[in-house]
Amino acid sequence: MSHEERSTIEARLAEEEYYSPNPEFIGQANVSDRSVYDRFDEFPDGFEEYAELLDWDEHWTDVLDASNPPFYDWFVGGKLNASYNCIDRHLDAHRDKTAIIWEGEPGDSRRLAYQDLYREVNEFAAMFRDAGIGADDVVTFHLPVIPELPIGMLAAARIGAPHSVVFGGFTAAALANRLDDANSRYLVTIDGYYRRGKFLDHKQKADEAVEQASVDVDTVFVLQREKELHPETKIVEGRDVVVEDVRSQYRGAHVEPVPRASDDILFLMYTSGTTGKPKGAQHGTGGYLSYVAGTSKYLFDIHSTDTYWCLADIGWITGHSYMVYGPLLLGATSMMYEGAPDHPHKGYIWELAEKHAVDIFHTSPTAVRMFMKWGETHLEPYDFEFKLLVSVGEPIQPEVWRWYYDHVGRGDTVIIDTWWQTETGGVVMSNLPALADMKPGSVGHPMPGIQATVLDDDGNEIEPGTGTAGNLVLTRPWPGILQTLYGDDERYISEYWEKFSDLESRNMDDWIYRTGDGAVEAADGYFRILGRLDDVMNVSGHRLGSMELESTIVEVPAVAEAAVVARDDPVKGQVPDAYVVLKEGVEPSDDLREAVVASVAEGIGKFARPAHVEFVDALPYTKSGKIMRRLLSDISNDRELSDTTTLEDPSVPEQIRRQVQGA
Ligand code: 6R9
Repeated sequence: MSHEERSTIEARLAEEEYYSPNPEFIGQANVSDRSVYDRFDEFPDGFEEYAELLDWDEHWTDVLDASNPPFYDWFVGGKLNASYNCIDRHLDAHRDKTAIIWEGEPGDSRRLAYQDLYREVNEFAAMFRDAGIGADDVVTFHLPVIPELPIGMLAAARIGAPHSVVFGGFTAAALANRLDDANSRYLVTIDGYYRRGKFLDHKQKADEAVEQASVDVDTVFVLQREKELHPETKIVEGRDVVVEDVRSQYRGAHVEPVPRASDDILFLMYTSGTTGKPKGAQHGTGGYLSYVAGTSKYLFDIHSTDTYWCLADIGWITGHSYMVYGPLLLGATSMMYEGAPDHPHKGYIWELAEKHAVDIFHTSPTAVRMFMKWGETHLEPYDFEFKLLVSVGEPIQPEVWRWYYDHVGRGDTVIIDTWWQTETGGVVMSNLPALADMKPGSVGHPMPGIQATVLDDDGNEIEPGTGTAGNLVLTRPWPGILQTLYGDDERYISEYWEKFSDLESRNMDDWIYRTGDGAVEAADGYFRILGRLDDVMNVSGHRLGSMELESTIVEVPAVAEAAVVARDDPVKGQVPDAYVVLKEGVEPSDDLREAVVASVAEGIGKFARPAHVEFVDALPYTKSGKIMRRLLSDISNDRELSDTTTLEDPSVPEQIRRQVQGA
């Protein structure tokens, strides 16, 4: 961390301010009593309170088996089914209650009662079973936010098949990678969907992915966005199943939910790491569901009577934990939105919030900054009233927090800033909303049962209140923790544990989970998250690895090598900047620049496109042959160059800087 970064933190720490939760909120909150917090905080038995929110086919015998760290088993001996817990058990009490409100683009909408969800999930489960899908066969979903996505996930879970949802914005190449890594022989796709009024072909990506993948994909289930399959959609005989064509065979089907052991896999979620290869975070059934149910109830304060709206994509972890599993486990109403937030107009989100009387609204700082840019006049005409607001995915700057509070919260709504990761399964740092004051820009404290601290690079604890930033680490396991990286225990250890743990020890106290984020702990115990310390960036809340982008850029035949770094952006948080060295004799051109951008758009997805491409003569290499992205990041962010002494050729960054400034 440079001197400058440190002084910025100190400057920011000066503007400390607190906001108290309003009494009406406290009066209705699921936890408003400190002693309840203390009970949850007992480790590990406090987590039983979360597990008790679920229905178990077989009760667990032990809360935690930590005999083989860092592989932890929660609720050992327990058996349960996710789909049963999200649906069947609610039917007696509220069969007719809305489980999912879905708002589609262009303007269509659906409302599924718990009974409807039950019917559709059973039909899908029967269809999956007939296709030969059995327990532990990974089913991959590549879809936009449509009701069939949670339906399909729950159907897979019903028959014990882990789901692997790949964000719909990913391309064929990214999908192929994930199919291969998960050895997944079943894919669910759709003919296409709408964005800002335009129909986009989606099925083509599935076809290309299946072609590119090494794994043999047996069945591709094809959904359709409209009543008729899109006329241009190609169907491969013998492999593709058009779901609408076979649905009638399964009308009224009932598929018995398969009891899953606590540590059986519920799903895989691929996420970006520091190498080019995405990591398949593997989540188990009992621990994950308990943690998500507990945090949904006590942190998000979801009551079964609430309409809860998380404006995320189900293809990311937030969508899994807090659009699908959390709200449905609690029997609440989860609202989902397919379209762009400014289509058909910039007040549409607030129009929908009013229309459906949404109680809890959950979004990212990127979205708030966008709303802020559009201006509060777009909110004013609508009569919405939230009891709780949630922020997730990136640090929220105090001024953005205040705007959220003043305009979306209308000056008195509680906001929780929630820090977590794909790997943590659920939120691990935040404030239980009725129990602590809010502090703009801080995520708050570790959640009950969670232990977090900040370490310097040598593993020494940094004293809270000194304003010094360091590595955010978690020093105890929790039920939502990933089980491993799918098929790669070694990488699981090297990515998360190696740096600060005693790898020889069999005692969990010697195992420390490295989050990869930088943080500062204030004297009052509030944590402020500063962002990633590794080569991972956060573009509009999407996690992207530098290496992933670089490996797609070097696929352009004229490119010799590339380095990608994050540049701070007022709306998106960060955007990727690419520094590209061309092969001998190739001249830079606008066409090549476009080819670089297109290569990322095709290799990963449009959301990952570099904001800027700079052709340079050389990249800054250390003497040991590593690209020093830190220096490029200094240039992109217009900071003074940090230490260059370990460079092979210390003049390189200065040359690049002059070129960038001259441009
Ligand atoms: C849930 C999710 C994880 C990374 C994480 C951190 C950043 C998430 C944050 C936050 C500051 C918050 N992050 N929440 N940074 N404040 N409240 O986003 O998972 O996609 O795996 O990203 O996102 O850098 O390490 P994921």
